[in-house]
Amino acid sequence: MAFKSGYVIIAGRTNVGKSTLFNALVGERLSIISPKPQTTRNNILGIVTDKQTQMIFLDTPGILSARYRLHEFMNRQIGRAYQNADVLLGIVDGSEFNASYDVEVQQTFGKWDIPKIIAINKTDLISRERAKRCEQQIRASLATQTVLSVAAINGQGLKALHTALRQALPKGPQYYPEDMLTEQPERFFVAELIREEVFHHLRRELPYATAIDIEAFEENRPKVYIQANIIVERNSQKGIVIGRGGKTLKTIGHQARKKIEAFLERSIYLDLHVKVYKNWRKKDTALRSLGYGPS
Ligand SMILES: Nc1nc2c(ncn2[C@@H]2O[C@H](COP(=O)(O)OP(=O)(O)OP(=O)(O)O)[C@@H](O)[C@H]2O)c(=O)[nH]1
Ligand SMILES: [Mg+2]
Repeated sequence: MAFKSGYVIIAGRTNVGKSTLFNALVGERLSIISPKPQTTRNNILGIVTDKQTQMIFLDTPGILSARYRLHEFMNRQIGRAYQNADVLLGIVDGSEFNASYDVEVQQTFGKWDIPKIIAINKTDLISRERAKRCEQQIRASLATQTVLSVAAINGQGLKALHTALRQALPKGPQYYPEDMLTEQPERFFVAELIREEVFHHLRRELPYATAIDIEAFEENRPKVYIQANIIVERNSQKGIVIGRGGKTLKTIGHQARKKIEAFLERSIYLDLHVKVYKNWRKKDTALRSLGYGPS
């Protein structure tokens, strides 16, 4: 069998389960997940290599209309991923399926000029009939036959999806070493794991006003020493993140430490603070220093 390889871009509206599916396909928790929309901000690379195939998955931020400079960066990430993509893996949320769904799907994926596979996700929440109707409607509107039902949360349908992906990929070389999993450095994932806890413990708009800045990452100690700041936009937000008697910050730090230790497979010391960087979401210099372009 000829070796096949290429970039599979995972795209779709926000909160449809792109990152959950990406992690399931890659077999590692590389992307952070939350019930809130707009969780993912950067493209995340995940490489899966076997004897016959190398699939290079790219998880992307959800497609959204830009309100902040940060959103412009997120939308540019999708554009950049598209430039190298060999296959589009478009995700839709089956539990939100309704009569006008095909119009939305057409608008979201119709313009992509590469082989398309559409995965209807969250089908654990809907009936088989409803999933089938959704499949048919999308097949008709996109003129693509490869429409599958999956549930990223429990792995349902992933085998069939893997087969479809292999079929769609072009013949090609192994681009990355076979044991390589991703490209981003460890400190990027450490920051993301802290951000995931911020998304879980803070409510409403506050998570969106935060970013994580890793100030120190020292590995040559018995415990990896990590100094990190949760950046907020205003003084009033700082108090909320810290919480009464420091309780909220303590909980975020405690949970993040456990996740980082599991990820690094080492003990860590996490020194976590909150800092104000006024209106960072609107400032190019702030965005750049926090890892959000502009590129
Ligand atoms: N029931 C169910 N929930 C799912 C499934 N896949 C994802 N979810 C949930 O949907 C929510 C959003 O998941 P994410 O993977 O963060 O979605 P995303 O598309 O990456 O979202 P953004 O990065 O914010 O655009 C989370 O609460 C997930 O647990 C699924 O197959 N079934
Ligand atoms: Mg995501």
